[in-house]
Amino acid sequence: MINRILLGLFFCGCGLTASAENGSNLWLRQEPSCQATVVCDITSPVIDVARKELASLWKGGEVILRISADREHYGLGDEGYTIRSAGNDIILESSAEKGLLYAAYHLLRLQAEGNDCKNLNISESPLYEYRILNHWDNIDGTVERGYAGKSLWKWEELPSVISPAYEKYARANASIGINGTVLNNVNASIEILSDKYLDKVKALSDIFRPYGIKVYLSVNFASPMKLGGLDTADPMDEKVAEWWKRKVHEIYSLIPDFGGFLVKANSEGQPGPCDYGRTHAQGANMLASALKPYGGIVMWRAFVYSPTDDDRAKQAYLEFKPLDGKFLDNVIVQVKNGPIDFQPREPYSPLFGSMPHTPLMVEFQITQEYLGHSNHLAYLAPMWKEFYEYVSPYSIKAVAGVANIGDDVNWCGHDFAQSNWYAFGRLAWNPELSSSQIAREWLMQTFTDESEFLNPVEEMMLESREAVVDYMMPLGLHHIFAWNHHYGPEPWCEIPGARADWLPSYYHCADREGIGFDRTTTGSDAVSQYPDSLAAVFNSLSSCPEEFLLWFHHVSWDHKLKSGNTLWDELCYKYQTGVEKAQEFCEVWNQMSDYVDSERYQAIANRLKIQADDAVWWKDACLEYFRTFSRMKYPSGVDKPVFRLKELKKVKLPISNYECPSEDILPRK
Ligand code: GCW
Repeated sequence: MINRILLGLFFCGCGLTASAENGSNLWLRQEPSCQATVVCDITSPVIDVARKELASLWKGGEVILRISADREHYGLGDEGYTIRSAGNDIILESSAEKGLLYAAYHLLRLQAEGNDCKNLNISESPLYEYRILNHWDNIDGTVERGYAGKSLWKWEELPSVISPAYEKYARANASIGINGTVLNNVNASIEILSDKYLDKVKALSDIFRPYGIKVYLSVNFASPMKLGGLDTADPMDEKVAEWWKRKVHEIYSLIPDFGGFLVKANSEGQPGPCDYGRTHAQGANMLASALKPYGGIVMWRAFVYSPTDDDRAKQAYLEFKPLDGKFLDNVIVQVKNGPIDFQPREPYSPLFGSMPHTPLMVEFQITQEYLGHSNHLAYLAPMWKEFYEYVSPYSIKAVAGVANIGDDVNWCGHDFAQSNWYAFGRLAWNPELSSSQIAREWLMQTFTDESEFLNPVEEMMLESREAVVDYMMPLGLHHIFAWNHHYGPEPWCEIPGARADWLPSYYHCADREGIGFDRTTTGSDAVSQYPDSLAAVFNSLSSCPEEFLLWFHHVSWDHKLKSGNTLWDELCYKYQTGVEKAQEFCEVWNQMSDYVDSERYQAIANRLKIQADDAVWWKDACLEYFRTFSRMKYPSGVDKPVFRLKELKKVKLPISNYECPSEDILPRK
């Protein structure tokens, strides 16, 4: 007994002072109590983490960690577990160590939410084997589409200096079940595979391993040339395949549990197999063969489109569907949730369901490239759940999320953006969880469990993404963003010589008659990429869900919608609703100062104010511009414009695609 207590004290974090309320503790904010006795006869890096967490934070009686004798432990797999109460004690059981780690975090989450943990009888296992964050971090410290400071990875200091943030990052991920991380941008630098950088990658993977997290790398397909000095990167060339084999061997000799590669090939200027007349499958398979002996995988992205074809929304399908069944079994084709590019709302990508002989994984974007960066509150679980309404979670193999994490003190810029990191992990573990349950869990752990706070704030979260859709691009509008940075509106944008499919007019197609992209059978025919029954629904103006109306149809301004309003009036009302919602969020938050520490309260209030002002900018820019085509009046109940179109056309934000704009450069009255 004495030994056990000593063990508990030894691992406990008591004596550490809680840090300031600046958001740096994420949802992991329980104070150490150091009263638990943890019984486990195994010592290993993973078990030690579980033991340390429980010894420090668990406030109940004895916790027993047990590796089950039956290898599968009720068919729950290596990461699954059971949690059972036995009197005052709790027994955590799994067939493997990682399962015990997840069980420990589950138990602690129940405690943090104030549950009575007396009669627990829980069995859990993740739906997906691969639950992966994709960092778009560059080795120069910038983060593509990152709005929370610089990269967390301090490449210049690694491997000798190890920031304490790395372990905190691993812990946060493990607590929500994320088990893999791609460290670098899909627009991949060549150097990441150099000896120098692989030593740095090894240092990170050593820190992540005890938290059950594998490291993956994005690779540049031309690496054999630029790094290896070969004269080609043709996947059918033996020298090239040999070069990759050697490189992979080198990686595994440093990192024995390395996860594999993520590849963006022949997309937006990146090199790839098509440069040599080869297919995506040939390229992916060459890498997969090199990784296969070590158990590594290739995640090959299907985000491809060229400036030549008629409809960008069709292109990934046209290029990848014919390759169904041609990939080796350790390749997973990674497809963005929608056919274009992480817009506030898109229908699902028709590739899902169209490649029955190829494992597919969905790529969600956690970072808010198109949803107000880290200035706007947009809780994304409802958007991801919407995807699963069309695509069965059981039909796909894995999940990836483009991370919203940087070196900002609160990790994600906006305190509420932490909820998207959290929700991604929870849904990757169990896509059946509801948006509401996840929001509540997160709020209780991050702020307080008082219902006067929880009820209104949860509701605000649940409404937030729809509000963004309403004030940015309602009724199926998409990609009418400002050039390059994707923050504000620029539906009028014309850049001489620019690719047509990078310009808003390509997508909104506004003219005197109406607005919207005709993707029906008489238009670009993108509808026909969906299963027949759904294609018929999307194809008809009367049955197409109105949230996708202008995605699939070019609709006349005076067309009557279900509400009885004309399209023009409805568009006006949607923008108005978005503006009102954003204003309402400020009011809801203003009532919450008693429940939240002043630092986070104020930071959130400031950002909600920016959001509400931006919503007006969006409404005015879009409605004033589209009115030049519709030549119709604003219906009653819609606010008069605050800005004039002429003024808004002059707005140019001096920011790159690595930044979140500060208040002082945004258009304000
Ligand atoms: O969403 C777009 C972004 C690019 C990004 C690309 C991709 C990493 O605007 O910044 O590049 O998609 O997903 O590859």
